[in-house]
Amino acid sequence: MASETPAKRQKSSKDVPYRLIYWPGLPGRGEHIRLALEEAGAEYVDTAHLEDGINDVLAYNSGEQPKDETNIPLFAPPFLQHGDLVISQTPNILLYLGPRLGLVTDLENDPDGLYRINSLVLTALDGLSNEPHDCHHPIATGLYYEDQKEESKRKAEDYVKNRLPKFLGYFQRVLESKASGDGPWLYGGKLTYADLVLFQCLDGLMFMFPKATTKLEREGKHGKVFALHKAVAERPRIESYLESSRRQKYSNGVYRYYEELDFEG
Ligand SMILES: N[C@@H](CCC(=O)N[C@@H](CS)C(=O)NCC(=O)O)C(=O)O
Repeated sequence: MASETPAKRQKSSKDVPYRLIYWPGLPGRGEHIRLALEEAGAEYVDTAHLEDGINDVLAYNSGEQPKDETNIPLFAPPFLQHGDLVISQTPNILLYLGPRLGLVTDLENDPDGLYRINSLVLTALDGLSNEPHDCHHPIATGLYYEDQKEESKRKAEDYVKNRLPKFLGYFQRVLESKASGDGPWLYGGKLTYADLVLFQCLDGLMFMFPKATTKLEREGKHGKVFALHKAVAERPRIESYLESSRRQKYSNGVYRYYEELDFEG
């Protein structure tokens, strides 16, 4: 409904399940959304598990959806549909979901907290998701990996040697800061969706670069980052999700395993 205000929409769509629209067959960027929904125990439909789920993605990608006059055309999944709202961009979707799912700090007492959490998320996605993606697609997203193998080797070698320790070092600093508060979490002494994002990024990197991540863990300089990964994996809802068939295996997504890119750093 074009004339409905956001406040009204939230109210009217409060009980509507969320719908995650994402490619089937791989965790990909959609996984950040799934983890938030799973941790919160939210009711949601994941089109990756529907028989014709891929058609939902294709309909948005082609511009066939959304059909209404309020929502903007969307570029690439993940997409989140909630009531009559459809949005894209992983951190934007998380910004929408975080407060609704209770995955932020107490915003009444800490109204700036959301922007701190968002800053952590954007940094994690820059350095621990987008840059790893560029390790297997350094020249062009539209070319096959096989057509950019030599450049991929240069990129991946530099990534594990310089960029990965730099980003893990940053998150270690955050976890050592006063703002992190008590416990294993990044901000405010409470689990937020930023912790779930960092978990998923590190999890993917452990799959993609087992030699480098094992070495970094053994060196002990980023102990708090690895401890956060463990703490998230042990959350009861996350643990049962990770063991379920809803958790898809890594394949040809952001995090891929190529033996020739598995540098130790
Ligand atoms: N910055 C966007 C990136 C979205 C994106 O690249 N989606 C991928 C799947 S994970 C895709 O299908 N991209 C198609 C394209 O870039 O042409 C986000 O974080 O959601």
